[in-house]
Amino acid sequence: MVDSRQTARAATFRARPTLIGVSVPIPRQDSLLDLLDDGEPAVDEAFADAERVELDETSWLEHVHGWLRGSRRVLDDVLALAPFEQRSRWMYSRKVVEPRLTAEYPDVDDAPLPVLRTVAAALTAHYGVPYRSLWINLYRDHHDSTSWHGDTVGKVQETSTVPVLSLGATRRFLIKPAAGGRSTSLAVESGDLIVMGGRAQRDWRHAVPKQATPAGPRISINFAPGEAG
Ligand SMILES: O=C(O)CCC(=O)C(=O)O
Repeated sequence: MVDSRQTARAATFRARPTLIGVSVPIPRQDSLLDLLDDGEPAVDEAFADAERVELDETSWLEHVHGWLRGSRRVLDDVLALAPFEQRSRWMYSRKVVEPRLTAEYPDVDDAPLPVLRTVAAALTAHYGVPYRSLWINLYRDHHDSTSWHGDTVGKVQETSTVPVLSLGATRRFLIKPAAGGRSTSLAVESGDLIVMGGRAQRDWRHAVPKQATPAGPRISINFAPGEAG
């Protein structure tokens, strides 16, 4: 874990540099979650509370409830240490600013916290995929979101296994068929793991929508076998 000075909880906002040279305020949430500090970080290597959803014959999703204990401490440390930046992406012919911040670690060995390497190793052991890189999204509050998409890995691989670890505020995670149809909605809490597998990045689209109900910061830590993306 990091020096306690780096996780001091007094400040309401921290400033971070971004790619476009504007500092990005990172909201702090000194709230109930501080009172409910859930101990030293540790993963459940048995994946005991895993709920599997067969999306169709070739795609699946696993929701592992409470997989990471001590998620509040990890959230605080990541907020203190990760170099979050503002990104843009092309949507058709328009460049749009993403309504969230991102920090990327192409090599998990460079990740700022040892627990992130422990998490990658536990995922590798369980899913049989060598997770070597990660990227972290910060949803500063309920206005931040990610729209419907499939991850880049779906463009280069028929099948993939994509783990996403959530820390902080509970948010809705949606998944729906790429060809159209009803979405499935999961309430993802701090410490929960979502894993999308099979053809889920090709045949399905996922999203974390904006919401009217106020929410504090949430980060999602996404693991990939090679370069993050
Ligand atoms: O934040 C999440 O739960 C999903 C993140 C995601 O889909 C992405 O970064 O591609």
